[in-house]
Amino acid sequence: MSNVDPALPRHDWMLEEVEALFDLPFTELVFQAASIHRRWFNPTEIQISRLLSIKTGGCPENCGYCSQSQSFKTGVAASKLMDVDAVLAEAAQARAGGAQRFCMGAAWREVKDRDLPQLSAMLKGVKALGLETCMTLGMLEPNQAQSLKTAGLDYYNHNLDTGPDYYKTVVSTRTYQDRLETLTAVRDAGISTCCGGIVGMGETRRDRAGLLHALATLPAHPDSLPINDLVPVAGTPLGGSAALDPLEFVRTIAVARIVCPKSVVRLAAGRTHMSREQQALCFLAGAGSIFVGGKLLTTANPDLDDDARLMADLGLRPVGESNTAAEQVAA
Ligand code: SAM
Ligand code: DTB
Ligand code: SF4
Repeated sequence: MSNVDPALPRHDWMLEEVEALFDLPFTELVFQAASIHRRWFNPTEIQISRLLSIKTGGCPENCGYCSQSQSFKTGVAASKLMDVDAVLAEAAQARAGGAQRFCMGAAWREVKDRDLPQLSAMLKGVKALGLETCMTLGMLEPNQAQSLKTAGLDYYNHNLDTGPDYYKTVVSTRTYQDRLETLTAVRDAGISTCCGGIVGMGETRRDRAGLLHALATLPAHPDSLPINDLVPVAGTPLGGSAALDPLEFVRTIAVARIVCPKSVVRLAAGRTHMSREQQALCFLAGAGSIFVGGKLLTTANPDLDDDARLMADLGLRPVGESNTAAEQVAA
């Protein structure tokens, strides 16, 4: 039995250790995760992000889960990159709705240099509204990462999506290594990383452990770690996937919390098909962030009102807002 503090970040996780966490009795796993969570975070606080698709559809990649790939007939129409003013109007609305971070997504394989001035103007404007900025635009070269950083980019989202063995089953137009290289460019530019994946794509528990193992053995753990439950989209290869057992989803959150103890784990896509009780278990197991607003990129997300009620019923507050319960925990 090791006497190393289990709440300290490690980068030498073995896949078998991660699998062993998944195999723990549920109550023991959630207890361990919750214990680690409160060592680094106030368990009554939730970070709030809002998504906007700034360039929708027509993507040349073939990610089997995605509504926006031009390879599948999903009914999502392709559109051009949005005007800066239209993006800023959405950002202002997001802020009024309680968002702390504004995440702009584009259905691109990679960023083109010609779009950098427009992206930079969006970043400057969103920052001026007092929001944190996040973008997810596909692959990024080191010089492009630098210029987005200079324009005010706080976070870049680029997911590993699943375990390395299952990856080829889900997407064939790029490799795991491509994803890792963009993450290196992001880190080297001094941008915070947002990197996680999707479960419920027909993968095995070993694949889920493989994803979390890959994240936990990155040179730096992600600052933000989104766990998405597949939103099945008709017309995509994964549109008919069987739903993942809700308790297995909670286990995935708990293991993510344990192997990357200082990352902010986000309960990301899929909340519209989760019960309030499942979401509460996710918060107990260490999720400390959600997307709010009725829409993700192209699919539905719970309404602001429903989320406000859930947060109130659970006694959760946005990060940074004073809160008697939070002060008691911190004391
Ligand atoms: N094109 C960029 C890329 O792939 O990196 C950015 C946008 S992409 C939509 C961002 C992430 O959303 C994906 O990596 C995936 O993890 C998640 N995602 C996409 N479609 C999803 C779905 N139907 N259900 C759950 N998560 C999904
Ligand atoms: C992430 O991990 N999940 C978000 C964000 N990063 C970009 C995207 C979820 C997309 C869900 C499907 C859709 O709305 O198109
Ligand atoms: Fe394109 Fe991103 Fe969708 Fe893949 S997940 S098809 S890269 S928009």
